[in-house]
Amino acid sequence: LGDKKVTVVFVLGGPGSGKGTQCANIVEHYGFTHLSAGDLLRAEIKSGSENGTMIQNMIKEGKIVPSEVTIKLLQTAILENGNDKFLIDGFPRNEENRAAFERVTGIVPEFVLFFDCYEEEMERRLLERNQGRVDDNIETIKKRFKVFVESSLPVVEHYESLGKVKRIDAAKPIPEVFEDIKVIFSSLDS
Ligand code: UP5
Ligand code: MG
Repeated sequence: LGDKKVTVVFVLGGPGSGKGTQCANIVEHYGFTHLSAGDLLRAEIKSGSENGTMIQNMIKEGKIVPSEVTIKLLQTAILENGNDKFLIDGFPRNEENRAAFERVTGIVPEFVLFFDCYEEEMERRLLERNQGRVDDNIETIKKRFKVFVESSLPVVEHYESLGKVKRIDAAKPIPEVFEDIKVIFSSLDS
């Protein structure tokens, strides 16, 4: 990353827990730039990149794309942006992602914002979303939940052991979730 000094918050939580929705709110109020790893990967597919087919197949199966691909996209997005405060949404998704990102970029997160929500609610939200995502069907959703529990929760536990996790009850309505998030971000400025 060269000399660029950045503040990074990892925004983690299960599929449909509301990461993207609340990142948009945080951007509006606290001047962060939102980088969704999933959005960057979907843009990479659309751009017709040589990795596009591989990425598309992995997303359809709910699998985690190789770290080097995702890290490269995140690194480029950080460097191309004039801001120095970033919300990284939906990454790292496994311990290997986490270790590789720290090794390659030298960035350690300020904290981890963790969206806690039960599966039935997340499933309901994803099935209702209707934005044409190839992974919003019940078969893929079940796979995403399994990968989340087996591979992504250990990342949260790692940061928990470092005292870096701020947990949010994400099962509440959108405005109430944001009220809880405000408490966390407002105390950052002081
Ligand atoms: N909604 C939101 N909040 C609500 C609330 N409080 N009450 C009621 N409804 C609420 O929200 C989902 C839906 O719920 C929306 O319709 C919203 O209005 C409503 P959203 O904010 O989009 O939730 P989010 O947590 O962002 O859900 P998303 O589906 O994006 O989460 P995923 O983590 O599954 O998806 P992501 O895009 O991060 O990754 C997709 C795939 O890409 C992965 O499965 C993987 O294959 C791949 N990937 C990688 O391989 N590596 C990466 O690093 C990242 C992704
Ligand atoms: Mg999202």
